[in-house]
Amino acid sequence: MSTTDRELRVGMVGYAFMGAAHSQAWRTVNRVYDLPARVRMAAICGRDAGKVADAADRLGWETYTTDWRELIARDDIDLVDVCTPGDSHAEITLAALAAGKHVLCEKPLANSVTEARAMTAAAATAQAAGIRSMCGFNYRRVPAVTMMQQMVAAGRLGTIRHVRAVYLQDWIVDPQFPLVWRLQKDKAGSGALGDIGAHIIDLTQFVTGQRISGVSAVTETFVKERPLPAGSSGLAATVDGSAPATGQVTVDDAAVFLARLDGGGLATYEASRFATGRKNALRVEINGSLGTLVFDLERLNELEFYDATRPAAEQGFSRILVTEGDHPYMSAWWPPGHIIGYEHSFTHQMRDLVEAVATGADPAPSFADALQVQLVLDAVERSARLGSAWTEVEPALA
Ligand code: SOE
Repeated sequence: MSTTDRELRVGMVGYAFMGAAHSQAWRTVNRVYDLPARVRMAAICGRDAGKVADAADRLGWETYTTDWRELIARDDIDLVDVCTPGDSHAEITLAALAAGKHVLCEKPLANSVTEARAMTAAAATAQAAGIRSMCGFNYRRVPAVTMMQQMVAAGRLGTIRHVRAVYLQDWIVDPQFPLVWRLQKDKAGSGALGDIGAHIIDLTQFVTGQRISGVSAVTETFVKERPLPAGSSGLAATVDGSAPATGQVTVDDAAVFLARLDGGGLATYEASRFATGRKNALRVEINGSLGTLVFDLERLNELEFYDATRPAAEQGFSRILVTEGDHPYMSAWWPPGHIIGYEHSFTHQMRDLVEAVATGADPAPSFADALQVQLVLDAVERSARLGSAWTEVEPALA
């Protein structure tokens, strides 16, 4: 670290949903975990002076600026946290790495494979100079997901045969929901695919330790034109009734694909914002030769486990409550049996990042891991364009 007193001085760009989630985690991490460095929430950056001033005050940042270049140029910032829409991830990240800052970049890493490759190459160069980078796939750090990965790595499922992953939301089912940035390709890169599909791609590659090696996909945009938003372009945006202008939706509303894993398994993935009634439903089931594990985000303190090695008469799905001190991340929280929630995954993410930066280790998911996800997103889009043609996914690190 370039600081004295083992401080890690963070500058964050963006202050909407992810900015708020990250702020909460930065604020909390040293209160919960005993870490080799203390986080200082040095500066927050956003384009709107009034809103970013308010965000600094509300979210607990010492200073604010409307110019991310100025934030990166400050010599009292060690790490830049990129929480902006995807169209600025590459530019901000590349500038931050070039300035010798550690980087945490939200998912998906970029809006294209070309950008993701440039970011991965820059991260590798920076790494040689002791600069660390990480992509924010927070669901890896839900304790039950981390535990799932550990159980698979320990061979508890045997050979992986199937992965069944869905991530379902319904916040744009209403055709009158406005054309927010997440529905514009130039800003978001893709739709449900990159926003929520990226999570289940990363999660399943992480848990199985296997790479998606090829896909066959369909995507659909059910509502092709929407009213323009009144002001805010976030998830809670509203329509300006006095200005009935509309615009084209340029991303997918849903993406469904089947895949092969490089370890020999078959997988299916579904990412949709049109699953009426499903608010934020992420579910992953993995079937192996020795058992099955199931994770459901709506019951994130639990894992379902079927252990086929038990005596036949005792077999059946059991529920593991992942709330005990010997479960991943849990010993620092509450007494046994006390559950945690969505926001804790971000605190765990910051915990691992602070520890890695302070000890000179490489945090995960790396930009190369995130490039691997980007390559899958790209293959899905190409396959869908070609009428579900089988499309190979190359390894990020050949
Ligand atoms: C919106 O679809 C969203 O907030 C995603 O952008 C997040 O990555 C996901 O965690 C929840 O849904």
